[in-house]
Amino acid sequence: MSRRYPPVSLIGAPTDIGAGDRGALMGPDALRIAGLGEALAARGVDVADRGNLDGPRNPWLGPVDGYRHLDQVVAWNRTVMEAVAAELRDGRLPILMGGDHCLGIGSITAVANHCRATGKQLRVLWLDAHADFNTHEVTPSGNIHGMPVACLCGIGPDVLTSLGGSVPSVAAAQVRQIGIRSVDEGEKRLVKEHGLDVYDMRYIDEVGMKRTMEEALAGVDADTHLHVSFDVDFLDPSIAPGVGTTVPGGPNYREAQLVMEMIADSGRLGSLDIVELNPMLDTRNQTARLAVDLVESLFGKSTLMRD
Ligand code: 4U7
Ligand code: MN
Ligand code: MN
Ligand code: MN
Repeated sequence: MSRRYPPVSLIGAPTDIGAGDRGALMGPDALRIAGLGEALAARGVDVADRGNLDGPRNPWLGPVDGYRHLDQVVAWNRTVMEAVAAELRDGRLPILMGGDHCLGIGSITAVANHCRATGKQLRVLWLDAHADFNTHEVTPSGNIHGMPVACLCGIGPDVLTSLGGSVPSVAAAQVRQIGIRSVDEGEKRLVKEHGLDVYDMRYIDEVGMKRTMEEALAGVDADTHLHVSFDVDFLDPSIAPGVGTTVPGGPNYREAQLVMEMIADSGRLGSLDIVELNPMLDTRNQTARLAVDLVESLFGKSTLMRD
Protein backbone atom coordinates (compact mmCIF):
# COMPACT_ATOMS: atom_id res chain seq x y z
CA MET A 1 0.00 0.00 0.00
CA SER A 2 1.06 3.56 -0.41
CA ARG A 3 2.97 5.35 2.32
CA ARG A 4 0.95 7.37 4.84
CA TYR A 5 1.24 11.11 4.46
CA PRO A 6 0.33 13.76 6.98
CA PRO A 7 -2.79 15.74 6.16
CA VAL A 8 -2.13 18.28 3.43
CA SER A 9 -3.22 21.92 3.26
CA LEU A 10 -3.42 23.74 -0.05
CA ILE A 11 -2.64 27.44 0.32
CA GLY A 12 -3.22 29.73 -2.66
CA ALA A 13 -1.09 32.86 -3.05
CA PRO A 14 -2.48 34.56 -6.15
CA THR A 15 0.17 37.12 -7.00
CA ASP A 16 2.80 37.90 -9.60
CA ILE A 17 4.37 40.58 -7.40
CA GLY A 18 7.95 39.34 -7.87
CA ALA A 19 7.67 38.35 -11.53
CA GLY A 20 8.36 40.10 -14.81
CA ASP A 21 5.33 38.76 -16.68
CA ARG A 22 1.71 39.07 -15.68
CA GLY A 23 -0.35 35.98 -15.01
CA ALA A 24 1.23 33.88 -12.24
CA LEU A 25 -1.51 35.22 -9.98
CA MET A 26 -3.81 32.76 -11.71
CA GLY A 27 -1.63 29.80 -10.75
CA PRO A 28 -3.65 28.63 -7.73
CA ASP A 29 -6.92 28.38 -9.65
CA ALA A 30 -5.25 26.67 -12.61
CA LEU A 31 -3.90 24.03 -10.22
CA ARG A 32 -7.33 23.60 -8.64
CA ILE A 33 -8.95 23.28 -12.05
CA ALA A 34 -6.33 20.70 -13.04
CA GLY A 35 -7.49 18.72 -10.00
CA LEU A 36 -4.63 19.02 -7.53
CA GLY A 37 -6.83 18.47 -4.46
CA GLU A 38 -8.76 15.60 -6.02
CA ALA A 39 -5.57 13.88 -7.19
CA LEU A 40 -4.15 13.91 -3.66
CA ALA A 41 -7.43 12.74 -2.18
CA ALA A 42 -7.42 9.87 -4.67
CA ARG A 43 -4.02 8.86 -3.26
CA GLY A 44 -5.64 8.52 0.14
CA VAL A 45 -4.25 11.83 1.39
CA ASP A 46 -6.43 13.89 3.71
CA VAL A 47 -6.47 17.29 1.97
CA ALA A 48 -7.98 20.63 2.88
CA ASP A 49 -8.01 23.63 0.56
CA ARG A 50 -7.48 26.74 2.69
CA GLY A 51 -8.47 29.03 -0.20
CA ASN A 52 -6.44 32.04 -1.27
CA LEU A 53 -4.38 34.46 0.79
CA ASP A 54 -4.80 38.16 0.20
CA GLY A 55 -2.21 40.84 -0.40
CA PRO A 56 -1.39 44.01 -2.27
CA ARG A 57 -2.11 44.18 -5.98
CA ASN A 58 0.74 44.49 -8.44
CA PRO A 59 1.34 48.12 -9.42
CA TRP A 60 3.72 47.12 -12.26
CA LEU A 61 6.35 49.74 -11.54
CA GLY A 62 10.05 49.78 -12.40
CA PRO A 63 12.90 49.01 -10.00
CA VAL A 64 13.70 51.27 -7.05
CA ASP A 65 17.24 50.68 -5.69
CA GLY A 66 17.34 47.46 -7.70
CA TYR A 67 14.03 46.05 -6.43
CA ARG A 68 10.61 46.02 -8.01
CA HIS A 69 7.71 46.24 -5.53
CA LEU A 70 9.77 45.49 -2.43
CA ASP A 71 7.06 46.61 0.03
CA GLN A 72 4.41 44.49 -1.65
CA VAL A 73 6.78 41.50 -1.84
CA VAL A 74 7.38 41.82 1.90
CA ALA A 75 3.63 41.97 2.63
CA TRP A 76 2.91 38.84 0.57
CA ASN A 77 5.80 36.93 2.09
CA ARG A 78 4.79 37.80 5.64
CA THR A 79 1.29 36.48 4.94
CA VAL A 80 2.66 33.32 3.30
CA MET A 81 5.08 32.73 6.17
CA GLU A 82 2.29 32.96 8.74
CA ALA A 83 -0.03 30.68 6.78
CA VAL A 84 2.66 28.03 6.23
CA ALA A 85 3.78 28.24 9.87
CA ALA A 86 0.22 27.68 11.10
CA GLU A 87 -0.16 24.50 9.01
CA LEU A 88 3.20 23.12 10.17
CA ARG A 89 2.28 23.81 13.80
CA ASP A 90 -0.86 21.72 13.26
CA GLY A 91 1.23 18.80 11.99
CA ARG A 92 0.09 19.33 8.42
CA LEU A 93 2.01 19.33 5.13
CA PRO A 94 1.58 22.73 3.46
CA ILE A 95 1.48 23.03 -0.33
CA LEU A 96 1.95 26.64 -1.34
CA MET A 97 0.31 27.25 -4.70
CA GLY A 98 1.91 30.38 -6.20
CA GLY A 99 2.20 32.85 -7.39
CA ASP A 100 5.73 33.64 -8.35
CA HIS A 101 8.88 32.31 -6.73
CA CYS A 102 9.54 35.32 -4.47
CA LEU A 103 7.02 33.57 -2.19
CA GLY A 104 9.61 30.88 -1.50
CA ILE A 105 11.13 33.35 0.97
CA GLY A 106 8.07 33.32 3.22
CA SER A 107 7.34 29.66 2.75
CA ILE A 108 10.86 28.40 3.44
CA THR A 109 11.43 30.86 6.29
CA ALA A 110 8.41 29.31 8.01
CA VAL A 111 9.74 25.81 7.35
CA ALA A 112 13.20 26.74 8.67
CA ASN A 113 11.71 28.16 11.87
CA HIS A 114 9.60 25.05 12.28
CA CYS A 115 12.73 22.89 11.95
CA ARG A 116 14.54 25.01 14.53
CA ALA A 117 11.61 24.63 16.93
CA THR A 118 11.29 20.87 16.48
CA GLY A 119 14.97 19.99 16.15
CA LYS A 120 14.62 18.64 12.62
CA GLN A 121 17.28 18.87 9.95
CA LEU A 122 16.19 20.93 6.95
CA ARG A 123 16.98 20.01 3.36
CA VAL A 124 15.67 22.25 0.58
CA LEU A 125 15.46 20.89 -2.96
CA TRP A 126 15.22 23.83 -5.33
CA LEU A 127 13.91 22.57 -8.70
CA ASP A 128 14.41 25.40 -11.15
CA ALA A 129 15.95 26.51 -14.43
CA HIS A 130 17.38 29.48 -12.49
CA ALA A 131 19.57 29.81 -9.40
CA ASP A 132 17.43 32.68 -8.00
CA PHE A 133 20.52 34.06 -6.29
CA ASN A 134 20.50 37.65 -7.55
CA THR A 135 20.90 40.72 -5.37
CA HIS A 136 19.76 44.28 -5.98
CA GLU A 137 23.29 45.08 -7.16
CA VAL A 138 23.56 42.41 -9.84
CA THR A 139 19.95 41.75 -10.88
CA PRO A 140 19.33 42.41 -14.57
CA SER A 141 15.59 42.91 -13.95
CA GLY A 142 14.87 44.00 -10.38
CA ASN A 143 12.36 41.14 -10.21
CA ILE A 144 12.49 39.64 -6.74
CA HIS A 145 11.52 36.15 -7.98
CA GLY A 146 15.16 36.02 -9.13
CA MET A 147 16.42 36.61 -5.55
CA PRO A 148 14.71 34.23 -3.07
CA VAL A 149 17.62 31.81 -2.50
CA ALA A 150 19.98 34.70 -1.81
CA CYS A 151 17.47 36.25 0.61
CA LEU A 152 16.98 32.94 2.43
CA CYS A 153 20.76 32.62 2.76
CA GLY A 154 20.92 36.08 4.35
CA ILE A 155 21.90 38.13 1.30
CA GLY A 156 19.28 40.74 0.51
CA PRO A 157 17.30 43.54 2.09
CA ASP A 158 16.84 43.26 5.88
CA VAL A 159 13.06 43.25 5.50
CA LEU A 160 13.32 39.94 3.61
CA THR A 161 16.38 38.31 5.18
CA SER A 162 15.05 38.84 8.71
CA LEU A 163 11.41 38.05 7.95
CA GLY A 164 11.43 35.08 10.34
CA GLY A 165 13.66 36.52 13.06
CA SER A 166 16.83 34.46 12.58
CA VAL A 167 19.30 35.51 9.90
CA PRO A 168 20.05 33.67 7.76
CA SER A 169 16.88 31.59 7.57
CA VAL A 170 18.74 28.83 5.81
CA ALA A 171 22.41 27.90 5.37
CA ALA A 172 23.60 27.42 1.78
CA ALA A 173 24.67 23.90 2.85
CA GLN A 174 21.01 22.94 3.38
CA VAL A 175 20.09 23.72 -0.24
CA ARG A 176 20.43 21.56 -3.36
CA GLN A 177 19.57 23.14 -6.70
CA ILE A 178 18.53 20.86 -9.54
CA GLY A 179 17.93 21.58 -13.23
CA ILE A 180 19.76 24.90 -13.33
CA ARG A 181 20.59 26.25 -16.80
CA SER A 182 20.28 30.03 -16.58
CA VAL A 183 22.47 31.99 -14.18
CA ASP A 184 23.24 35.68 -14.72
CA GLU A 185 26.86 36.91 -14.78
CA GLY A 186 26.95 38.60 -11.36
CA GLU A 187 24.78 35.85 -9.92
CA LYS A 188 27.35 33.21 -10.95
CA ARG A 189 30.01 34.84 -8.82
CA LEU A 190 27.69 34.91 -5.79
CA VAL A 191 26.63 31.27 -6.24
CA LYS A 192 30.31 30.23 -6.25
CA GLU A 193 31.22 32.52 -3.37
CA HIS A 194 28.49 31.04 -1.16
CA GLY A 195 29.23 27.46 -2.15
CA LEU A 196 25.71 26.61 -3.28
CA ASP A 197 25.26 22.98 -4.28
CA VAL A 198 24.14 23.20 -7.90
CA TYR A 199 23.26 20.19 -10.03
CA ASP A 200 23.01 21.98 -13.35
CA MET A 201 21.81 20.48 -16.62
CA ARG A 202 25.37 19.81 -17.74
CA TYR A 203 25.86 17.68 -14.63
CA ILE A 204 22.54 15.90 -15.15
CA ASP A 205 23.48 15.20 -18.79
CA GLU A 206 26.77 13.70 -17.71
CA VAL A 207 25.83 11.59 -14.70
CA GLY A 208 22.09 11.11 -15.26
CA MET A 209 19.12 12.07 -13.12
CA LYS A 210 19.26 8.95 -10.92
CA ARG A 211 22.73 9.65 -9.58
CA THR A 212 21.99 13.38 -9.35
CA MET A 213 19.02 12.69 -7.09
CA GLU A 214 20.91 10.14 -5.01
CA GLU A 215 23.50 12.82 -4.35
CA ALA A 216 20.95 15.56 -3.70
CA LEU A 217 19.16 13.31 -1.20
CA ALA A 218 22.32 11.93 0.45
CA GLY A 219 22.19 12.32 4.22
CA VAL A 220 18.40 12.72 4.34
CA ASP A 221 17.31 10.61 7.30
CA ALA A 222 14.39 10.10 9.67
CA ASP A 223 15.15 13.46 11.31
CA THR A 224 15.05 15.40 8.05
CA HIS A 225 12.30 17.71 6.90
CA LEU A 226 12.46 17.85 3.12
CA HIS A 227 11.13 20.99 1.48
CA VAL A 228 10.62 20.94 -2.29
CA SER A 229 10.45 24.29 -4.02
CA PHE A 230 9.16 23.41 -7.49
CA ASP A 231 9.50 26.25 -9.98
CA VAL A 232 7.58 24.92 -12.96
CA ASP A 233 10.18 26.41 -15.34
CA PHE A 234 12.44 23.58 -14.08
CA LEU A 235 10.72 21.46 -16.75
CA ASP A 236 11.63 21.59 -20.41
CA PRO A 237 9.46 24.21 -22.13
CA SER A 238 8.37 21.65 -24.74
CA ILE A 239 6.30 19.94 -22.04
CA ALA A 240 5.68 22.97 -19.81
CA PRO A 241 5.04 26.12 -21.83
CA GLY A 242 2.95 27.83 -19.13
CA VAL A 243 5.69 29.81 -17.39
CA GLY A 244 7.06 33.33 -17.87
CA THR A 245 10.75 32.55 -17.97
CA THR A 246 11.21 29.47 -20.13
CA VAL A 247 14.74 28.19 -20.71
CA PRO A 248 15.32 25.38 -23.24
CA GLY A 249 17.13 22.21 -22.29
CA GLY A 250 15.32 21.22 -19.11
CA PRO A 251 14.39 17.81 -17.74
CA ASN A 252 12.01 15.80 -19.90
CA TYR A 253 8.89 14.04 -18.69
CA ARG A 254 10.61 10.86 -17.55
CA GLU A 255 13.44 12.69 -15.81
CA ALA A 256 10.96 14.90 -13.98
CA GLN A 257 8.94 11.86 -12.92
CA LEU A 258 12.09 10.19 -11.61
CA VAL A 259 12.90 13.28 -9.54
CA MET A 260 9.49 13.15 -7.92
CA GLU A 261 9.53 9.38 -7.42
CA MET A 262 12.92 9.44 -5.75
CA ILE A 263 11.81 12.21 -3.41
CA ALA A 264 8.69 10.18 -2.60
CA ASP A 265 10.87 7.14 -1.87
CA SER A 266 12.82 9.15 0.70
CA GLY A 267 9.60 9.36 2.71
CA ARG A 268 10.64 12.71 4.15
CA LEU A 269 8.61 15.25 2.15
CA GLY A 270 7.43 17.85 4.64
CA SER A 271 6.37 20.85 2.56
CA LEU A 272 6.09 21.95 -1.05
CA ASP A 273 5.91 25.10 -3.18
CA ILE A 274 4.47 24.97 -6.70
CA VAL A 275 5.36 28.32 -8.22
CA GLU A 276 5.72 30.31 -11.43
CA LEU A 277 2.87 28.59 -13.24
CA ASN A 278 1.44 31.22 -15.61
CA PRO A 279 -1.92 30.11 -17.06
CA MET A 280 -1.91 33.09 -19.47
CA LEU A 281 1.01 31.50 -21.29
CA ASP A 282 -0.27 27.92 -21.07
CA THR A 283 -2.12 25.82 -23.64
CA ARG A 284 -5.41 24.47 -22.31
CA ASN A 285 -4.00 24.15 -18.78
CA GLN A 286 -1.43 21.59 -20.03
CA THR A 287 1.31 22.77 -17.69
CA ALA A 288 -0.97 22.79 -14.65
CA ARG A 289 -2.09 19.25 -15.47
CA LEU A 290 1.53 18.16 -15.80
CA ALA A 291 2.31 19.75 -12.43
CA VAL A 292 -0.54 17.77 -10.86
CA ASP A 293 0.69 14.58 -12.53
CA LEU A 294 4.16 15.17 -11.06
CA VAL A 295 2.77 15.95 -7.62
CA GLU A 296 0.97 12.60 -7.69
CA SER A 297 4.37 10.95 -8.13
CA LEU A 298 5.77 13.10 -5.35
CA PHE A 299 3.05 11.60 -3.16
CA GLY A 300 4.03 8.07 -4.04
CA LYS A 301 2.03 7.23 -7.15
CA SER A 302 3.97 4.83 -9.32
CA THR A 303 3.38 2.13 -11.84
CA LEU A 304 2.63 -1.54 -11.08
CA MET A 305 4.30 -3.17 -8.11
CA ARG A 306 6.12 -0.27 -6.54
CA ASP A 307 3.22 1.32 -4.69
B1 4U7 B 1 12.43 32.31 -11.31
C1 4U7 B 1 16.47 36.34 -14.06
F1 4U7 B 1 17.55 37.77 -15.55
N1 4U7 B 1 17.64 35.66 -13.55
O1 4U7 B 1 16.78 37.68 -12.13
C2 4U7 B 1 16.19 37.57 -13.20
F2 4U7 B 1 17.15 35.79 -16.27
O2 4U7 B 1 11.77 32.27 -10.01
C3 4U7 B 1 15.29 35.43 -14.12
O3 4U7 B 1 13.46 31.23 -11.24
C4 4U7 B 1 14.75 35.05 -12.79
O4 4U7 B 1 11.52 31.97 -12.37
C5 4U7 B 1 13.73 33.92 -12.84
O5 4U7 B 1 15.36 38.37 -13.60
C6 4U7 B 1 13.09 33.74 -11.53
C7 4U7 B 1 16.73 36.79 -15.50
MN1 MN C 1 12.56 30.23 -9.44
MN1 MN D 1 12.87 29.69 -12.68
MN1 MN E 1 10.01 32.13 -13.75
